[in-house]
Amino acid sequence: MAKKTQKPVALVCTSGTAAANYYPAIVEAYYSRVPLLVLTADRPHELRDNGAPQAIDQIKMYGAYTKYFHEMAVPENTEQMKRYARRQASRSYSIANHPNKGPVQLNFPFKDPLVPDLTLSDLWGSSTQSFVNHITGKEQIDASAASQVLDLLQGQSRGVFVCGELHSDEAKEHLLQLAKKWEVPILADVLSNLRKHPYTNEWVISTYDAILKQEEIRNNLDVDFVIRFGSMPVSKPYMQWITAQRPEVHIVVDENQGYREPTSIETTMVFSEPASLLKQLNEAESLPEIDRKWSNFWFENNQTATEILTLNQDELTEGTAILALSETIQEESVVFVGNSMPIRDLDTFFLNDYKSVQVMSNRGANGIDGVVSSAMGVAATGTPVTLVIGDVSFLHDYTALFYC
Ligand SMILES: Cc1ncc(C[n+]2csc(CCOP(=O)(O)OP(=O)(O)O)c2C)c(N)n1
Repeated sequence: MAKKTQKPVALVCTSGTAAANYYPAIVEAYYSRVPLLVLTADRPHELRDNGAPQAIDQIKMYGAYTKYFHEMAVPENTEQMKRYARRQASRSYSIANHPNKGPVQLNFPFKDPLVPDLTLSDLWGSSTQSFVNHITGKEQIDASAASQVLDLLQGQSRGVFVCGELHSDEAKEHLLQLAKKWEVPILADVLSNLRKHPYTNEWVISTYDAILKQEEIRNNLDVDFVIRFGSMPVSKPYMQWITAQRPEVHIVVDENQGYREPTSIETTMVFSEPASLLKQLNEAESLPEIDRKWSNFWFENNQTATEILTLNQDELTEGTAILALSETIQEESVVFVGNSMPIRDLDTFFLNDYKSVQVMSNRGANGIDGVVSSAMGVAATGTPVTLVIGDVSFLHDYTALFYC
């Protein structure tokens, strides 16, 4: 639910291994920047570490995978403690929601009787207003930093944008506009959701994985600059290509000190909201000239690869199944896709059109666990979901279907 709405969702559990069962989901949420409020019930202090039932050490139990931890006080019906609880609630929500989004844990010791007294006056406070209001600015790039980026690109004529998973619609619209204006191709990972976008255009290269799979092309395709937005793409050939190429200028744009750069090639990290940098580039008086032969190469190969990938649809294969899904899927729906071959199949065969379909996956830690639950969570927000998943991953988590 949190992944779809990009707003914090609360998880509530009893003490003991119930809390430990959240661990893989919290790891995934941390790496894929999903905001979660993990509210773990605990035994009171006098019943810890002394053989009392259902008591484990829950203090900071998710280690480095939460952005914030707080051990709540034992509840008391006093004005001061109600204010304290509300302040902690507001603070935790804000931390989970602030970029980079992620999980926070609040641990709650409770004494017997465990049933709360819901008749207390003013128990919930104001349901429309946060107790502590947080106004948080965005990480904007200023004109001089944007011109440093442009300076790096001077004289470079063979370049690409690369787009992995990226949540900002504003950034996507600026990127599509800039690619068209500057005639720079966008190598669009399936999780970028640029392929099935109402404003998608011919500069979106959805078949780059298939193109770069050809070793001969990969070894002979010299690139001057790469500007990447969002997470690292799924495509292995892309990773091999830029690792071998070590482009003159390799720019990774990430907000708030994110550090998603696994290739270990010379890189310029730009810390800015992607939309902010893209807006500045779109407004720049002049942009370095692009080699027409270079952009035509991508443009033509994208067309050829699309024709080849869609050629033989008589036989049932993973590819033809994805092509059929792509054709029949309804607008405003989600495809939730599992690891590890399903996401690669989608990356190869889920091609461009003007539909509004969102592809989602657990690519923070690439687990095959909890994938049915994740798809169920998206469906719980009211969006139609198609789950594309392997049999092992399905068996791992099919009990999630009991909550249908
Ligand atoms: C929790 C977890 N355990 C193990 C793995 C290693 N792993 C990656 S893919 C995979 C097999 C998945 O099989 P299946 O669901 O049938 O999908 P496919 O074979 O089509 O990739 C395994 C065990 C993992 N990613 N996550």
